[in-house]
Amino acid sequence: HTPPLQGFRLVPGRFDRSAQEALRDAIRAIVVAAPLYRPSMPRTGKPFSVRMTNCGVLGWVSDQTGYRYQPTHPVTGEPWPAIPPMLLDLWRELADYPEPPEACLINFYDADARLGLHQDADEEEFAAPVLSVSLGDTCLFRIGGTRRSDPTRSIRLASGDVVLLGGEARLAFHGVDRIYPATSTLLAQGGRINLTLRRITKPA
Ligand code: MD3
Ligand code: FE
Repeated sequence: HTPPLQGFRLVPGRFDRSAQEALRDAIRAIVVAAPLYRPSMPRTGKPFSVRMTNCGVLGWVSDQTGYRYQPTHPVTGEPWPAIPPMLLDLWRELADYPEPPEACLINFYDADARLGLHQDADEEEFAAPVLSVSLGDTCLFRIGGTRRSDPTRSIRLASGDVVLLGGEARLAFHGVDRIYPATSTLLAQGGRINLTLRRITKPA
């Protein structure tokens, strides 16, 4: 038995199939302008199994020198594309935060990709929630408490599900343990896309 985590909210099936298709197509256009790339871990340079890109005025990147948010794509040097209006609408509906998100990290998982247990702490503004949208194949998501040693629980996230991480949950350790192949037909080549909307800076 694991205690409930304050500030964690799952909205299952928030996007229906036609909205998922619209989001998928918007992400496809973003990926044409800002290609998925494989980040590497600070210090070790070990490649992530997840491929990433971003939209928004800032994007999260990782390389051998560290993690950071920056205004341009690390490979093309171009500014990140704009966040699609559907996602800005979702943030206004659920985030309970007065300013728009600055970053939308786009993670792409093939059947073998994983994301180890970590905390999201590269932002300045922890008063804003993180808002996540899952598309494509179902994953097994794991979330614990604010200490790495805290007990964790696992939930499946399916295409169209939205998760809001605010309050205490904003600093919870979390990760993606596995992808369940061929559990969705949204992406012709299979795999899973996760979008995370974030506020990075404190409003002026
Ligand atoms: C809990 N992404 O991009 S989304 C990440 O499915 C990340 O791609 C995972 O962890 C994914 O950093 C999980 C759900 C999520 C996102 C941010 C969180 C859970 C979170 C921030 C704090 C606590
Ligand atoms: Fe995270």
